[in-house]
Amino acid sequence: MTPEPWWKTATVYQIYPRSFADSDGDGIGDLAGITARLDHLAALGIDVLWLSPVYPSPQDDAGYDISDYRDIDPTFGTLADFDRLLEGVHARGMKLVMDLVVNHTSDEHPWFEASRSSRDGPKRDWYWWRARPNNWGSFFSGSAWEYDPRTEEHYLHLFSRKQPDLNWETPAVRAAVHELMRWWLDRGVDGFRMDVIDLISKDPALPDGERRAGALYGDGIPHTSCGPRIHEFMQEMHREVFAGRGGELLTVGEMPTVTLEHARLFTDPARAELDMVFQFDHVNLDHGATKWDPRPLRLRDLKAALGRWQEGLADVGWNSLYWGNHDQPRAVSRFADDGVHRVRAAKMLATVLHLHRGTPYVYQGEELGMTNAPWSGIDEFRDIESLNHYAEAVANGADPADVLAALRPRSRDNARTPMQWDASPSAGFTAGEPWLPVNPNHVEINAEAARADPDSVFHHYRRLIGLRHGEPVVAHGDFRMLLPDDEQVYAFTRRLGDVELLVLGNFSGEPALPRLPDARAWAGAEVLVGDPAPDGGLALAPWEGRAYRHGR
Ligand code: TEU
Repeated sequence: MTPEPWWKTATVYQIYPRSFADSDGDGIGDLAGITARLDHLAALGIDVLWLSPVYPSPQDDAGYDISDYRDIDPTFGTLADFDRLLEGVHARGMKLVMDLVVNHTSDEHPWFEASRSSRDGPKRDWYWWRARPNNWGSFFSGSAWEYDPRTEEHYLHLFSRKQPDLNWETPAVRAAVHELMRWWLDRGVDGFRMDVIDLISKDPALPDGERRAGALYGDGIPHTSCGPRIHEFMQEMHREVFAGRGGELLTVGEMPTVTLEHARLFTDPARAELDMVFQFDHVNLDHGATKWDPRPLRLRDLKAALGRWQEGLADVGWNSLYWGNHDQPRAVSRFADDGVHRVRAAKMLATVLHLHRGTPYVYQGEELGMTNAPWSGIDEFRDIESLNHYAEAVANGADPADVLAALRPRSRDNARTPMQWDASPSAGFTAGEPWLPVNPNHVEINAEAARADPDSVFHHYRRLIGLRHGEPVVAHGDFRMLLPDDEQVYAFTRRLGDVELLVLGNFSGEPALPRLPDARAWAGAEVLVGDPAPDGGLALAPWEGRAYRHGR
Protein backbone atom coordinates (compact mmCIF):
# COMPACT_ATOMS: atom_id res chain seq x y z
CA MET A 1 0.00 0.00 0.00
CA THR A 2 1.37 3.46 -0.86
CA PRO A 3 1.64 5.66 2.24
CA GLU A 4 -0.73 8.63 2.47
CA PRO A 5 0.83 11.89 1.22
CA TRP A 6 2.22 14.10 4.01
CA TRP A 7 0.04 17.07 3.04
CA LYS A 8 -3.13 15.32 4.17
CA THR A 9 -2.18 16.11 7.77
CA ALA A 10 -0.71 19.52 6.95
CA THR A 11 -2.03 23.06 7.35
CA VAL A 12 -0.77 25.80 5.05
CA TYR A 13 -0.41 29.47 6.03
CA GLN A 14 -0.49 32.16 3.37
CA ILE A 15 1.80 35.14 3.79
CA TYR A 16 1.10 38.29 1.79
CA PRO A 17 4.59 39.77 2.10
CA ARG A 18 3.66 43.42 1.50
CA SER A 19 1.48 43.34 4.59
CA PHE A 20 3.10 40.86 6.95
CA ALA A 21 6.07 42.50 8.66
CA ASP A 22 8.35 45.39 7.67
CA SER A 23 11.96 45.21 8.89
CA ASP A 24 13.39 48.39 7.38
CA GLY A 25 10.76 51.06 8.06
CA ASP A 26 9.75 51.77 4.45
CA GLY A 27 6.16 50.89 5.28
CA ILE A 28 6.12 47.75 3.11
CA GLY A 29 6.60 44.24 4.47
CA ASP A 30 9.71 42.30 3.46
CA LEU A 31 11.53 38.97 3.71
CA ALA A 32 13.62 39.89 6.75
CA GLY A 33 10.36 40.87 8.46
CA ILE A 34 8.93 37.41 7.79
CA THR A 35 12.09 35.72 9.05
CA ALA A 36 11.82 37.66 12.30
CA ARG A 37 8.23 36.47 12.80
CA LEU A 38 8.65 32.75 12.08
CA ASP A 39 8.16 31.79 15.71
CA HIS A 40 4.56 33.04 15.54
CA LEU A 41 3.91 30.51 12.77
CA ALA A 42 5.82 27.69 14.43
CA ALA A 43 3.83 28.29 17.63
CA LEU A 44 0.63 27.95 15.62
CA GLY A 45 1.82 24.54 14.40
CA ILE A 46 1.84 25.48 10.71
CA ASP A 47 3.40 22.94 8.34
CA VAL A 48 3.78 24.97 5.14
CA LEU A 49 4.12 28.65 4.29
CA TRP A 50 2.94 29.95 0.93
CA LEU A 51 4.48 33.27 -0.03
CA SER A 52 2.58 35.55 -2.37
CA PRO A 53 4.96 36.89 -5.07
CA VAL A 54 8.23 38.52 -4.00
CA TYR A 55 9.89 38.65 -7.44
CA PRO A 56 10.95 41.88 -9.18
CA SER A 57 7.78 43.57 -10.33
CA PRO A 58 6.49 47.00 -11.31
CA GLN A 59 3.80 46.22 -8.67
CA ASP A 60 0.91 47.10 -10.95
CA ASP A 61 -1.01 44.15 -9.44
CA ALA A 62 0.94 44.00 -6.17
CA GLY A 63 3.57 41.57 -7.46
CA TYR A 64 1.32 39.36 -9.61
CA ASP A 65 2.99 41.14 -12.55
CA ILE A 66 6.50 39.67 -12.63
CA SER A 67 9.39 41.15 -14.58
CA ASP A 68 12.07 38.63 -13.49
CA TYR A 69 11.31 35.14 -12.24
CA ARG A 70 14.74 34.52 -10.73
CA ASP A 71 15.30 37.33 -8.30
CA ILE A 72 13.71 39.19 -5.40
CA ASP A 73 12.19 42.65 -5.68
CA PRO A 74 14.40 45.14 -3.80
CA THR A 75 11.28 46.20 -1.86
CA PHE A 76 11.26 42.73 -0.30
CA GLY A 77 15.03 42.21 -0.02
CA THR A 78 17.60 40.09 -1.82
CA LEU A 79 18.17 36.45 -2.74
CA ALA A 80 20.41 36.25 0.33
CA ASP A 81 17.45 37.37 2.47
CA PHE A 82 15.36 34.73 0.74
CA ASP A 83 17.89 31.99 1.52
CA ARG A 84 17.95 33.09 5.16
CA LEU A 85 14.16 32.92 5.31
CA LEU A 86 14.14 29.46 3.74
CA GLU A 87 16.74 28.30 6.24
CA GLY A 88 14.66 29.64 9.14
CA VAL A 89 11.55 27.91 7.78
CA HIS A 90 13.30 24.58 7.34
CA ALA A 91 15.02 24.85 10.73
CA ARG A 92 11.55 24.97 12.31
CA GLY A 93 10.42 21.88 10.40
CA MET A 94 8.19 23.87 8.05
CA LYS A 95 8.14 24.03 4.26
CA LEU A 96 8.00 27.00 1.90
CA VAL A 97 5.89 27.17 -1.25
CA MET A 98 6.32 29.91 -3.86
CA ASP A 99 3.64 31.64 -5.91
CA LEU A 100 4.04 30.75 -9.57
CA VAL A 101 2.46 33.40 -11.81
CA VAL A 102 2.87 32.17 -15.37
CA ASN A 103 -0.46 32.72 -17.09
CA HIS A 104 0.98 36.17 -17.69
CA THR A 105 4.15 38.17 -17.10
CA SER A 106 4.66 41.87 -16.53
CA ASP A 107 4.78 43.96 -19.71
CA GLU A 108 8.23 44.94 -18.40
CA HIS A 109 9.52 41.35 -18.52
CA PRO A 110 12.29 40.98 -21.15
CA TRP A 111 10.23 38.25 -22.84
CA PHE A 112 7.43 40.71 -23.52
CA GLU A 113 9.81 43.50 -24.45
CA ALA A 114 11.27 41.18 -27.08
CA SER A 115 7.82 40.05 -28.18
CA ARG A 116 6.51 43.56 -28.71
CA SER A 117 9.63 44.81 -30.50
CA SER A 118 8.75 43.44 -33.95
CA ARG A 119 6.08 41.40 -35.70
CA ASP A 120 8.51 38.72 -36.80
CA GLY A 121 10.92 38.61 -33.84
CA PRO A 122 11.69 35.22 -32.27
CA LYS A 123 9.50 35.85 -29.20
CA ARG A 124 6.48 37.28 -31.06
CA ASP A 125 4.54 34.03 -30.51
CA TRP A 126 5.30 33.95 -26.76
CA TYR A 127 2.23 36.19 -26.28
CA TRP A 128 -1.14 36.57 -28.04
CA TRP A 129 -1.03 39.24 -30.75
CA ARG A 130 -3.94 40.02 -33.08
CA ALA A 131 -4.63 42.63 -35.73
CA ARG A 132 -8.20 42.81 -34.47
CA PRO A 133 -9.13 42.18 -30.83
CA ASN A 134 -12.12 40.04 -29.87
CA ASN A 135 -14.81 41.27 -27.47
CA TRP A 136 -13.44 39.84 -24.19
CA GLY A 137 -13.40 41.96 -21.06
CA SER A 138 -10.54 41.94 -18.57
CA PHE A 139 -11.01 40.72 -14.96
CA PHE A 140 -9.84 44.20 -14.00
CA SER A 141 -12.43 46.18 -16.04
CA GLY A 142 -12.15 47.39 -19.63
CA SER A 143 -11.17 45.38 -22.69
CA ALA A 144 -8.81 42.39 -22.43
CA TRP A 145 -6.84 43.82 -25.36
CA GLU A 146 -4.33 46.64 -25.60
CA TYR A 147 -3.22 48.26 -28.83
CA ASP A 148 0.54 48.55 -29.16
CA PRO A 149 1.42 51.34 -31.64
CA ARG A 150 4.95 50.00 -32.13
CA THR A 151 3.83 47.04 -34.22
CA GLU A 152 0.24 48.15 -34.75
CA GLU A 153 -1.32 45.06 -33.20
CA HIS A 154 -3.21 44.28 -30.01
CA TYR A 155 -2.06 41.95 -27.23
CA LEU A 156 -4.25 39.90 -24.90
CA HIS A 157 -4.30 40.61 -21.16
CA LEU A 158 -6.99 38.83 -19.13
CA PHE A 159 -5.89 40.90 -16.11
CA SER A 160 -4.29 44.39 -16.18
CA ARG A 161 -2.80 45.84 -19.37
CA LYS A 162 0.52 45.45 -17.62
CA GLN A 163 -0.07 41.66 -17.41
CA PRO A 164 0.12 40.29 -20.99
CA ASP A 165 -0.95 36.61 -21.26
CA LEU A 166 1.76 34.12 -22.20
CA ASN A 167 0.97 31.87 -25.16
CA TRP A 168 1.35 28.33 -23.83
CA GLU A 169 0.85 26.89 -27.33
CA THR A 170 4.48 27.89 -27.96
CA PRO A 171 6.75 25.05 -26.73
CA ALA A 172 9.59 27.45 -25.82
CA VAL A 173 7.26 29.24 -23.37
CA ARG A 174 6.52 26.00 -21.55
CA ALA A 175 10.21 25.04 -21.51
CA ALA A 176 11.14 28.45 -20.05
CA VAL A 177 8.55 28.06 -17.30
CA HIS A 178 9.74 24.55 -16.44
CA GLU A 179 13.29 25.84 -16.22
CA LEU A 180 12.48 28.63 -13.78
CA MET A 181 10.49 26.19 -11.63
CA ARG A 182 13.44 23.79 -11.46
CA TRP A 183 15.66 26.73 -10.54
CA TRP A 184 13.56 27.46 -7.42
CA LEU A 185 13.28 23.79 -6.46
CA ASP A 186 17.05 23.48 -6.76
CA ARG A 187 17.33 26.46 -4.41
CA GLY A 188 15.34 24.46 -1.86
CA VAL A 189 11.73 25.57 -2.10
CA ASP A 190 9.08 22.93 -1.44
CA GLY A 191 6.54 23.54 -4.18
CA PHE A 192 4.25 26.03 -5.87
CA ARG A 193 0.85 27.65 -5.63
CA MET A 194 0.03 28.22 -9.29
CA ASP A 195 -1.80 31.44 -10.07
CA VAL A 196 -4.87 31.14 -12.39
CA ILE A 197 -3.34 28.03 -13.86
CA ASP A 198 -6.79 27.02 -15.20
CA LEU A 199 -6.44 29.80 -17.80
CA ILE A 200 -3.20 28.74 -19.52
CA SER A 201 -4.79 26.63 -22.27
CA LYS A 202 -6.90 28.94 -24.42
CA ASP A 203 -8.91 28.14 -27.51
CA PRO A 204 -6.29 29.34 -30.04
CA ALA A 205 -9.06 30.75 -32.25
CA LEU A 206 -9.86 33.25 -29.45
CA PRO A 207 -13.53 33.53 -30.50
CA ASP A 208 -15.82 36.30 -29.25
CA GLY A 209 -17.56 35.60 -25.96
CA GLU A 210 -21.24 35.80 -25.17
CA ARG A 211 -22.32 39.22 -23.99
CA ARG A 212 -24.79 39.42 -21.10
CA ALA A 213 -27.56 42.02 -21.36
CA GLY A 214 -26.13 45.30 -20.14
CA ALA A 215 -22.51 44.04 -20.11
CA LEU A 216 -19.85 46.11 -21.86
CA TYR A 217 -17.75 43.13 -22.92
CA GLY A 218 -18.08 39.48 -23.92
CA ASP A 219 -17.27 36.61 -21.59
CA GLY A 220 -13.91 35.02 -22.42
CA ILE A 221 -14.09 32.40 -19.68
CA PRO A 222 -15.65 29.59 -21.77
CA HIS A 223 -12.74 29.99 -24.23
CA THR A 224 -9.95 30.23 -21.64
CA SER A 225 -11.04 28.07 -18.71
CA CYS A 226 -9.55 24.55 -18.61
CA GLY A 227 -9.02 24.68 -22.37
CA PRO A 228 -8.29 21.81 -24.76
CA ARG A 229 -4.65 21.22 -23.68
CA ILE A 230 -4.84 22.01 -19.96
CA HIS A 231 -4.32 18.45 -18.70
CA GLU A 232 -1.58 17.84 -21.25
CA PHE A 233 0.22 20.98 -20.02
CA MET A 234 -0.08 19.96 -16.37
CA GLN A 235 1.16 16.44 -17.05
CA GLU A 236 4.05 17.79 -19.05
CA MET A 237 4.95 20.18 -16.21
CA HIS A 238 4.82 17.31 -13.74
CA ARG A 239 7.15 15.23 -15.91
CA GLU A 240 9.57 18.06 -16.62
CA VAL A 241 9.68 19.60 -13.14
CA PHE A 242 8.47 17.32 -10.36
CA ALA A 243 9.04 13.73 -11.45
CA GLY A 244 11.93 12.09 -9.63
CA ARG A 245 12.14 14.74 -6.90
CA GLY A 246 10.35 12.66 -4.29
CA GLY A 247 7.01 13.12 -2.60
CA GLU A 248 7.91 15.94 -0.22
CA LEU A 249 6.71 18.75 -2.47
CA LEU A 250 3.32 20.49 -2.60
CA THR A 251 1.50 21.70 -5.71
CA VAL A 252 -1.79 23.56 -5.63
CA GLY A 253 -3.44 25.12 -8.65
CA GLU A 254 -5.46 28.29 -8.16
CA MET A 255 -8.45 27.82 -10.45
CA PRO A 256 -11.20 30.45 -10.28
CA THR A 257 -13.20 28.68 -13.02
CA VAL A 258 -12.53 25.00 -12.31
CA THR A 259 -15.38 22.47 -12.36
CA LEU A 260 -15.54 19.40 -10.13
CA GLU A 261 -15.15 17.20 -13.19
CA HIS A 262 -11.85 18.84 -14.12
CA ALA A 263 -10.70 18.92 -10.48
CA ARG A 264 -11.04 15.13 -10.31
CA LEU A 265 -8.70 14.88 -13.28
CA PHE A 266 -6.21 17.45 -11.94
CA THR A 267 -5.92 15.81 -8.53
CA ASP A 268 -6.12 12.11 -9.35
CA PRO A 269 -2.66 10.92 -8.23
CA ALA A 270 -2.60 8.32 -10.99
CA ARG A 271 -2.64 11.11 -13.60
CA ALA A 272 0.35 12.97 -12.06
CA GLU A 273 -0.85 16.58 -12.48
CA LEU A 274 -1.40 18.49 -9.18
CA ASP A 275 -1.85 17.62 -5.51
CA MET A 276 -4.91 19.87 -5.09
CA VAL A 277 -6.71 22.89 -6.55
CA PHE A 278 -8.41 25.96 -5.13
CA GLN A 279 -12.02 25.93 -6.30
CA PHE A 280 -14.16 29.08 -6.03
CA ASP A 281 -17.77 27.86 -5.75
CA HIS A 282 -18.22 28.75 -2.08
CA VAL A 283 -16.74 32.24 -2.46
CA ASN A 284 -19.02 33.06 -5.40
CA LEU A 285 -22.30 32.51 -3.52
CA ASP A 286 -22.77 35.95 -1.98
CA HIS A 287 -22.84 38.02 -5.13
CA GLY A 288 -24.63 38.26 -8.47
CA ALA A 289 -23.07 38.35 -11.95
CA THR A 290 -20.15 40.45 -10.71
CA LYS A 291 -18.48 40.54 -7.33
CA TRP A 292 -19.69 44.14 -6.90
CA ASP A 293 -23.32 43.04 -6.77
CA PRO A 294 -23.68 41.63 -3.24
CA ARG A 295 -26.37 39.10 -2.26
CA PRO A 296 -27.02 37.66 1.17
CA LEU A 297 -25.38 34.27 1.64
CA ARG A 298 -27.80 31.39 2.25
CA LEU A 299 -26.32 28.76 4.53
CA ARG A 300 -27.91 25.96 2.55
CA ASP A 301 -26.06 27.13 -0.58
CA LEU A 302 -22.78 27.14 1.31
CA LYS A 303 -23.40 23.59 2.54
CA ALA A 304 -24.44 22.46 -0.92
CA ALA A 305 -21.29 23.94 -2.49
CA LEU A 306 -18.75 22.64 0.02
CA GLY A 307 -20.66 19.35 0.39
CA ARG A 308 -20.56 18.76 -3.35
CA TRP A 309 -16.76 19.14 -3.36
CA GLN A 310 -16.43 16.84 -0.34
CA GLU A 311 -18.47 14.18 -2.09
CA GLY A 312 -16.93 14.74 -5.50
CA LEU A 313 -13.36 14.28 -4.30
CA ALA A 314 -14.08 11.52 -1.77
CA ASP A 315 -12.91 8.57 -3.84
CA VAL A 316 -10.28 10.28 -5.98
CA GLY A 317 -8.30 13.50 -5.60
CA TRP A 318 -8.14 15.88 -2.67
CA ASN A 319 -9.66 19.20 -1.56
CA SER A 320 -8.02 22.38 -0.43
CA LEU A 321 -10.05 24.22 2.21
CA TYR A 322 -10.12 27.99 2.63
CA TRP A 323 -12.33 30.86 3.76
CA GLY A 324 -10.06 33.66 2.66
CA ASN A 325 -6.91 34.78 0.88
CA HIS A 326 -5.41 38.06 -0.37
CA ASP A 327 -8.24 38.41 -2.95
CA GLN A 328 -11.18 37.81 -0.64
CA PRO A 329 -12.78 39.90 2.11
CA ARG A 330 -11.96 38.88 5.69
CA ALA A 331 -13.78 35.65 6.55
CA VAL A 332 -15.22 36.65 9.92
CA SER A 333 -16.72 39.85 8.44
CA ARG A 334 -18.02 38.10 5.35
CA PHE A 335 -19.39 34.77 6.58
CA ALA A 336 -20.07 35.46 10.25
CA ASP A 337 -20.09 38.36 12.69
CA ASP A 338 -17.25 40.80 13.32
CA GLY A 339 -19.16 42.65 16.07
CA VAL A 340 -19.83 41.50 19.63
CA HIS A 341 -19.62 37.80 18.69
CA ARG A 342 -16.39 38.13 16.69
CA VAL A 343 -14.23 35.78 18.74
CA ARG A 344 -16.81 33.03 18.94
CA ALA A 345 -17.68 33.43 15.26
CA ALA A 346 -14.05 33.28 14.09
CA LYS A 347 -13.55 30.10 16.14
CA MET A 348 -16.72 28.55 14.72
CA LEU A 349 -15.60 29.22 11.15
CA ALA A 350 -12.26 27.60 11.92
CA THR A 351 -13.83 24.55 13.57
CA VAL A 352 -16.13 23.96 10.62
CA LEU A 353 -13.47 24.44 7.94
CA HIS A 354 -10.58 22.61 9.59
CA LEU A 355 -12.65 19.53 10.33
CA HIS A 356 -13.64 19.07 6.67
CA ARG A 357 -11.68 16.55 4.65
CA GLY A 358 -8.90 18.35 2.77
CA THR A 359 -5.88 20.56 3.42
CA PRO A 360 -6.77 23.80 5.24
CA TYR A 361 -5.21 27.13 4.28
CA VAL A 362 -5.02 29.94 6.85
CA TYR A 363 -4.69 33.46 5.47
CA GLN A 364 -2.47 35.77 7.55
CA GLY A 365 -4.42 37.40 10.38
CA GLU A 366 -7.30 34.93 10.10
CA GLU A 367 -5.80 33.21 13.15
CA LEU A 368 -6.42 36.47 15.05
CA GLY A 369 -9.95 36.96 13.72
CA MET A 370 -8.88 40.06 11.76
CA THR A 371 -11.79 41.92 10.14
CA ASN A 372 -12.59 44.05 7.09
CA ALA A 373 -11.48 47.67 7.35
CA PRO A 374 -13.63 50.78 7.86
CA TRP A 375 -12.82 52.51 4.54
CA SER A 376 -13.59 56.20 4.63
CA GLY A 377 -13.08 57.12 0.97
CA ILE A 378 -11.81 55.97 -2.42
CA ASP A 379 -8.39 57.56 -1.83
CA GLU A 380 -7.61 54.91 0.80
CA PHE A 381 -7.82 52.00 -1.65
CA ARG A 382 -4.71 50.73 -3.43
CA ASP A 383 -5.85 47.62 -5.31
CA ILE A 384 -6.00 47.88 -9.10
CA GLU A 385 -9.18 45.80 -9.27
CA SER A 386 -11.00 48.20 -6.92
CA LEU A 387 -9.60 51.37 -8.49
CA ASN A 388 -10.34 50.30 -12.07
CA HIS A 389 -13.85 49.22 -11.16
CA TYR A 390 -14.52 52.53 -9.42
CA ALA A 391 -13.21 54.55 -12.37
CA GLU A 392 -15.19 52.53 -14.93
CA ALA A 393 -18.45 52.53 -12.95
CA VAL A 394 -18.29 56.27 -12.22
CA ALA A 395 -17.38 57.05 -15.86
CA ASN A 396 -20.47 55.10 -16.89
CA GLY A 397 -22.71 57.22 -14.72
CA ALA A 398 -22.93 55.32 -11.43
CA ASP A 399 -23.27 57.33 -8.24
CA PRO A 400 -19.79 57.38 -6.60
CA ALA A 401 -21.36 56.82 -3.17
CA ASP A 402 -23.04 53.62 -4.43
CA VAL A 403 -19.82 52.34 -5.98
CA LEU A 404 -17.95 53.02 -2.77
CA ALA A 405 -20.64 51.23 -0.76
CA ALA A 406 -20.10 48.11 -2.89
CA LEU A 407 -16.29 48.37 -2.63
CA ARG A 408 -16.24 48.60 1.16
CA PRO A 409 -17.24 45.02 1.99
CA ARG A 410 -15.77 43.43 -1.17
CA SER A 411 -12.47 45.12 -2.03
CA ARG A 412 -9.38 42.93 -1.97
CA ASP A 413 -7.73 45.64 0.14
CA ASN A 414 -9.72 44.31 3.13
CA ALA A 415 -7.40 41.32 3.16
CA ARG A 416 -4.32 43.44 2.60
CA THR A 417 -4.32 45.81 5.57
CA PRO A 418 -1.20 45.23 7.66
CA MET A 419 -0.89 42.23 9.94
CA GLN A 420 -1.78 43.24 13.51
CA TRP A 421 1.12 42.26 15.75
CA ASP A 422 0.50 44.51 18.74
CA ALA A 423 -1.43 47.55 20.00
CA SER A 424 1.21 50.15 19.09
CA PRO A 425 0.35 52.89 16.54
CA SER A 426 1.36 50.92 13.41
CA ALA A 427 0.34 47.59 14.96
CA GLY A 428 3.97 46.48 15.18
CA PHE A 429 3.94 46.09 11.39
CA THR A 430 6.33 48.93 10.58
CA ALA A 431 8.33 51.71 12.18
CA GLY A 432 7.35 53.90 9.20
CA GLU A 433 4.14 54.85 7.42
CA PRO A 434 2.25 51.67 6.41
CA TRP A 435 1.53 51.43 2.65
CA LEU A 436 -2.13 50.71 3.47
CA PRO A 437 -3.77 52.01 6.65
CA VAL A 438 -3.64 49.76 9.70
CA ASN A 439 -7.09 48.70 10.88
CA PRO A 440 -7.87 50.82 13.98
CA ASN A 441 -9.15 47.70 15.75
CA HIS A 442 -5.54 46.49 16.13
CA VAL A 443 -5.52 48.00 19.62
CA GLU A 444 -7.77 45.09 20.58
CA ILE A 445 -7.17 42.49 17.83
CA ASN A 446 -3.47 41.66 17.69
CA ALA A 447 -1.07 38.72 17.92
CA GLU A 448 0.50 39.76 21.21
CA ALA A 449 -2.86 39.87 22.98
CA ALA A 450 -3.99 36.64 21.29
CA ARG A 451 -0.95 34.65 22.31
CA ALA A 452 -1.40 35.76 25.94
CA ASP A 453 -5.07 34.75 26.09
CA PRO A 454 -5.71 30.97 26.27
CA ASP A 455 -9.27 31.53 24.98
CA SER A 456 -8.17 33.47 21.89
CA VAL A 457 -8.88 32.67 18.26
CA PHE A 458 -5.13 32.02 17.89
CA HIS A 459 -5.08 29.21 20.45
CA HIS A 460 -8.22 27.76 18.91
CA TYR A 461 -6.45 27.54 15.52
CA ARG A 462 -3.44 26.02 17.25
CA ARG A 463 -5.61 23.25 18.71
CA LEU A 464 -7.32 22.54 15.38
CA ILE A 465 -3.99 22.35 13.54
CA GLY A 466 -2.73 19.99 16.25
CA LEU A 467 -5.83 17.80 15.92
CA ARG A 468 -5.13 17.32 12.23
CA HIS A 469 -1.65 16.10 13.14
CA GLY A 470 -2.79 13.77 15.90
CA GLU A 471 -6.30 12.52 15.07
CA PRO A 472 -6.32 10.30 11.98
CA VAL A 473 -10.09 10.78 11.55
CA VAL A 474 -9.55 14.51 10.86
CA ALA A 475 -7.22 13.90 7.94
CA HIS A 476 -8.47 10.58 6.64
CA GLY A 477 -12.05 10.06 7.81
CA ASP A 478 -14.98 10.09 5.43
CA PHE A 479 -17.39 13.05 5.38
CA ARG A 480 -21.19 13.11 5.65
CA MET A 481 -23.18 16.36 5.49
CA LEU A 482 -26.20 16.56 7.83
CA LEU A 483 -29.15 19.00 7.87
CA PRO A 484 -28.59 20.24 4.28
CA ASP A 485 -31.69 22.47 4.36
CA ASP A 486 -31.23 23.96 7.82
CA GLU A 487 -30.65 27.71 7.49
CA GLN A 488 -29.02 28.07 10.89
CA VAL A 489 -26.76 25.11 11.63
CA TYR A 490 -23.86 23.64 9.65
CA ALA A 491 -23.54 19.99 10.69
CA PHE A 492 -21.52 17.02 9.48
CA THR A 493 -19.87 13.82 10.65
CA ARG A 494 -16.45 12.34 9.95
CA ARG A 495 -15.77 8.64 10.43
CA LEU A 496 -12.68 6.44 10.41
CA GLY A 497 -13.05 2.91 11.73
CA ASP A 498 -14.72 3.09 15.15
CA VAL A 499 -14.08 6.78 15.62
CA GLU A 500 -16.74 9.29 14.64
CA LEU A 501 -16.79 13.07 14.94
CA LEU A 502 -19.85 15.31 14.91
CA VAL A 503 -19.13 18.92 13.94
CA LEU A 504 -21.66 21.70 14.54
CA GLY A 505 -21.57 25.39 13.65
CA ASN A 506 -24.26 27.96 14.40
CA PHE A 507 -24.22 30.41 11.48
CA SER A 508 -26.62 32.83 13.16
CA GLY A 509 -26.85 35.42 15.89
CA GLU A 510 -29.60 33.41 17.63
CA PRO A 511 -29.21 30.38 19.89
CA ALA A 512 -29.71 27.10 18.01
CA LEU A 513 -30.75 23.57 18.86
CA PRO A 514 -29.57 21.30 16.03
CA ARG A 515 -32.44 19.00 14.99
CA LEU A 516 -30.38 15.85 14.53
CA PRO A 517 -32.22 12.53 14.41
CA ASP A 518 -29.65 10.89 16.71
CA ALA A 519 -29.15 13.90 18.98
CA ARG A 520 -29.46 11.75 22.11
CA ALA A 521 -26.60 9.49 21.08
CA TRP A 522 -24.31 12.51 20.74
CA ALA A 523 -25.39 14.39 23.85
CA GLY A 524 -23.13 12.30 26.08
CA ALA A 525 -20.13 12.21 23.74
CA GLU A 526 -16.76 13.75 24.51
CA VAL A 527 -16.48 17.41 23.49
CA LEU A 528 -13.35 17.49 21.37
CA VAL A 529 -13.44 21.13 20.23
CA GLY A 530 -15.24 24.04 21.90
CA ASP A 531 -17.15 24.28 25.16
CA PRO A 532 -19.84 21.83 26.30
CA ALA A 533 -23.42 23.18 26.28
CA PRO A 534 -24.53 24.21 29.81
CA ASP A 535 -27.12 21.39 29.89
CA GLY A 536 -24.77 18.83 28.36
CA GLY A 537 -26.87 18.70 25.16
CA LEU A 538 -26.26 19.99 21.65
CA ALA A 539 -27.49 23.57 22.09
CA LEU A 540 -25.31 26.27 20.53
CA ALA A 541 -24.99 29.90 21.55
CA PRO A 542 -24.99 32.53 18.75
CA TRP A 543 -22.15 31.82 16.28
CA GLU A 544 -20.87 28.96 18.43
CA GLY A 545 -19.12 25.88 17.01
CA ARG A 546 -18.39 22.54 18.67
CA ALA A 547 -17.11 19.08 17.77
CA TYR A 548 -17.83 15.80 19.57
CA ARG A 549 -16.06 12.45 19.41
CA HIS A 550 -17.42 8.93 19.77
CA GLY A 551 -15.23 5.87 20.03
CA ARG A 552 -11.54 5.49 20.37
O1 TEU B 1 -6.36 35.72 -8.80
C1 TEU B 1 -7.21 35.29 -9.80
C2 TEU B 1 -8.54 35.75 -9.62
O2 TEU B 1 -9.46 35.04 -9.91
C3 TEU B 1 -8.74 37.10 -9.05
O3 TEU B 1 -8.09 38.08 -9.75
C4 TEU B 1 -10.14 37.37 -9.08
O4 TEU B 1 -10.55 37.57 -10.38
C5 TEU B 1 -10.43 38.56 -8.27
O5 TEU B 1 -9.51 38.69 -7.23
C6 TEU B 1 -11.76 38.39 -7.67
O6 TEU B 1 -12.02 39.51 -6.99
C7 TEU B 1 -5.01 35.61 -8.96
C8 TEU B 1 -4.30 36.30 -7.81
O7 TEU B 1 -4.64 35.63 -6.63
C9 TEU B 1 -4.67 37.73 -7.82
O8 TEU B 1 -4.15 38.42 -6.72
C10 TEU B 1 -4.15 38.34 -9.09
O9 TEU B 1 -4.58 39.66 -9.20
C11 TEU B 1 -4.64 37.57 -10.32
O10 TEU B 1 -4.55 36.16 -10.18
C12 TEU B 1 -3.79 37.93 -11.51
O11 TEU B 1 -2.50 37.41 -11.33
